[in-house]
Amino acid sequence: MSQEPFLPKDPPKSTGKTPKQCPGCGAAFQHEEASAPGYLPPSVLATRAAMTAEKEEGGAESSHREDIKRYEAQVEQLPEELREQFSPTPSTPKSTDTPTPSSSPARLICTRCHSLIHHNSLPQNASSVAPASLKSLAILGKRRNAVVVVVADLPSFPASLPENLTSVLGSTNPVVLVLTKKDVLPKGASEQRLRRYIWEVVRAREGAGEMPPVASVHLVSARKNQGVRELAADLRRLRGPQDHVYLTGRLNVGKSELVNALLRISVGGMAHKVTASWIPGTTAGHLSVPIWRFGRTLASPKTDEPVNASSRGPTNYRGQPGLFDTPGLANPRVTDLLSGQELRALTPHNQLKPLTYHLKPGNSLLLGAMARLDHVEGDHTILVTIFSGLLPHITTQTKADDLLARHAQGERTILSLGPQTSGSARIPLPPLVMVEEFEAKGKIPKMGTMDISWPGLGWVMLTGSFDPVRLRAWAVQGYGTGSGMMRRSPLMPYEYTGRVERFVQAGRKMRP
Ligand SMILES: Nc1nc2c(ncn2[C@@H]2O[C@H](COP(=O)(O)OP(=O)(O)OP(=O)(O)O)[C@@H](O)[C@H]2O)c(=O)[nH]1
Ligand SMILES: [Mg+2]
Repeated sequence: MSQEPFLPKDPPKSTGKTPKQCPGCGAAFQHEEASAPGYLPPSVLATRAAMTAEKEEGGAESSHREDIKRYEAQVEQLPEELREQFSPTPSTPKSTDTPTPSSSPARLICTRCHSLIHHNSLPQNASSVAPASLKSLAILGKRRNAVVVVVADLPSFPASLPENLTSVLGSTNPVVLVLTKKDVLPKGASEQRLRRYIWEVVRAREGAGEMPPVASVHLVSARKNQGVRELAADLRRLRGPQDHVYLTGRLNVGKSELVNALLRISVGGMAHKVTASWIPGTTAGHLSVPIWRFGRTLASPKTDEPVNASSRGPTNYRGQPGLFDTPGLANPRVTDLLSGQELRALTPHNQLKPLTYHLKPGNSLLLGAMARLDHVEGDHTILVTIFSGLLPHITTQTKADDLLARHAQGERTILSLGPQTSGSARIPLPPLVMVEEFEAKGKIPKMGTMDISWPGLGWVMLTGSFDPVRLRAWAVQGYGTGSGMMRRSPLMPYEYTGRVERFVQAGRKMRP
């Protein structure tokens, strides 16, 4: 690595100013292991120290304009790959005597967060972050001053709900359940019906002692800011004096994006923005954003002290109530095998547009090379409504076997992970294996009977009325029943509009 002429060779021992923790992912800053979270190249720490020292020496006399010039000159001399770490240029402070985060040198984040934010991928050779265990929540069982927000994603519900929460959370603190990614559900999704569906599952789990009593359920889209204000109002209501708010949930369900959505609607702005990304395991440590940063958004009207950010200084958060973003709980999904770009390609960015096809006896429906449903036995063609970002392919079971075998050998086939990775060669995924054979019967015309869900990939709804048939569901080896594939009652039973698509060559022509 090139050495910057104006920087000391060795990193500073301790500046007292550089935060100990990456504010993006919560990992402790370190400069020993480049592949681990929290890594900062020594030169970045040194630059930061130099900038901080200069700032202190100059004190109030140096003008902000000069600060910016000096800042830009220093950043210019850094190697190209590090330069972005120092943007944006610090903005004008609101008042000269109150230091705010924005008047200090730009906020430092670790190289992993930087790469996730700017390149949508992990740095080369990055080690993956082990999911948190339930034990890491034990502190919440002992605390009496917290509101616990359990986050799960709506499309994969209920597989996205963590299990055995009662054992660690106890029943002391109020629990709020937040279902995220509402924006990807099709237009017709009725919130009322979804709520009923969710409450049924929650009540069943509460009854079985698997879930502590849930105070309220919220359906939100952090991306589109839907339902976030209502959630904030509920948290205000439930918070007692000096209470913390803890977000917990499985990997990649949208906890960090939710923190950012709450910040976005708050007056405090995005100075505490945390890192959210497609890659499971983005948040590496417990990260606290002080409650006062959210202003009146989270401050309980009767209990919290006045919202006055300037009286506190920018970094002294100890002992203050905070909103905690936490590392995700284990959530083994087949999508763990995909790269950030592949994940991005197959994750729906906009509302899912379900399409309904015929599935004849003896035929198979393939979703990429990652999910498969066979119509094994029964006289009737059935209707299948597909809710997935993966391209469907319908063919005979013999041809499906052949296609998958060729795909497994690395051959380019029509099976692709998503529109943007169409036909691209990649290291083959583990083969598909049969997970379950079951019987189904469609009871009501135009209505869904059952969802076969592959959490993370989407789901297929058996639609309309039909006599009993036997079906076989397949999933990628190692990702079987539960986390890899599950049957559930239909999440959106009325999404079939009566229109059946004619399947043409891998379905590509049929997708709007
Ligand atoms: N469409 C949509 N995507 C979302 C929403 N919330 C989160 N996401 C996406 O889901 C992915 C995971 O979000 P994160 O906030 O990083 O998830 P997390 O639960 O913090 O993940 P870990 O830190 O890995 O446990 C990111 O690509 C987000 O942009 C939402 O409301 N709508
Ligand atoms: Mg996170």
